[in-house]
Amino acid sequence: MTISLDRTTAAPAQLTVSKLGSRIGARIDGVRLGGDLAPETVAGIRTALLEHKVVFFRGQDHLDDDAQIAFGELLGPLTTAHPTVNTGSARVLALKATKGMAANSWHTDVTFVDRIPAFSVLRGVTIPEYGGSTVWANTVTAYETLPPQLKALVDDLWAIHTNDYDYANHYSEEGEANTQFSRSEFASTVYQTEHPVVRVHPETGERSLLLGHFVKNFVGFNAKESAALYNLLQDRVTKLENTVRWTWAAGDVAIWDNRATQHYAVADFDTQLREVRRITVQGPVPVSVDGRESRVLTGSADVYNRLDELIS
Ligand SMILES: O=C(O)CCC(=O)C(=O)O
Ligand SMILES: [Fe+2]
Repeated sequence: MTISLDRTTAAPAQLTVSKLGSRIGARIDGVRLGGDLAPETVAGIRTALLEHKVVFFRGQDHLDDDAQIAFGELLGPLTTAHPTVNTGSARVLALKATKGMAANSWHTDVTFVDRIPAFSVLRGVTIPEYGGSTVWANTVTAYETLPPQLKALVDDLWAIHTNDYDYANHYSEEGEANTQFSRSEFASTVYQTEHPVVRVHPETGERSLLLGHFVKNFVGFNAKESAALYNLLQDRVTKLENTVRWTWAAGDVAIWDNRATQHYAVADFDTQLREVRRITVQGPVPVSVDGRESRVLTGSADVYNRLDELIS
């Protein structure tokens, strides 16, 4: 019997995984990313990603948007580019800095919807001569190292996440919003979702802190109390020992487990051009320690997750 394949599959790659810090981050060498990877190679990358939370690849200059998409789809079905922002592609979100702007605020991607992306795959396209690194933090170890009394508090705590968050908190000292997208576009549809502060990872079973800059308040706490509690927890997430920092070169690819990390793009490259391009892999609705699912309060993100395609 002859089996005809409509595309060729590369031979399994000999991956080398080098740890970058005790809590988070690894570099993977020995693979040319693309849509033709052998299942064993994809499995190896996924295992490293789940263990180290963010993995980095150098020298992937051959990738264009289509090849980045084809590779991303090996990790799972992709979301659309973004629930509200359109940068000219159905699947790819272009983050192009013109005036030194960057996502320089700690966040997990797109937590204002119910189905938070599982993975983000970011490709360095134009990288400044200095500055513009990105930092990731491990939200699993942040949870695991909490004192038991704080664990007891957060295990049963819920937070409301929204894309219509307080932009005033994200203004630079010069008074200019340090964001690449206008508020009118970013919050053109307002989403609000109630998520558990501690989610159980659907693949590893690990508990992680689900926070980041889309958090508006904790359920049952007023704004002042929420801010105090948020800072207490967030300081644990962003402790330097809990992070890894990557200095980009063009052709680098970073993949992070968006269910186990936060990240921060450092806006220290002045007015140099910086362009990175992101795709996101669909993820499930988070589940709390006691088995309850996140709840949508405002806005349907079915189109973002292409659930409409499944229904129709
Ligand atoms: O610009 C970066 O390095 C990261 C931007 C970001 O937050 C993202 O791609 O999700
Ligand atoms: Fe991000």
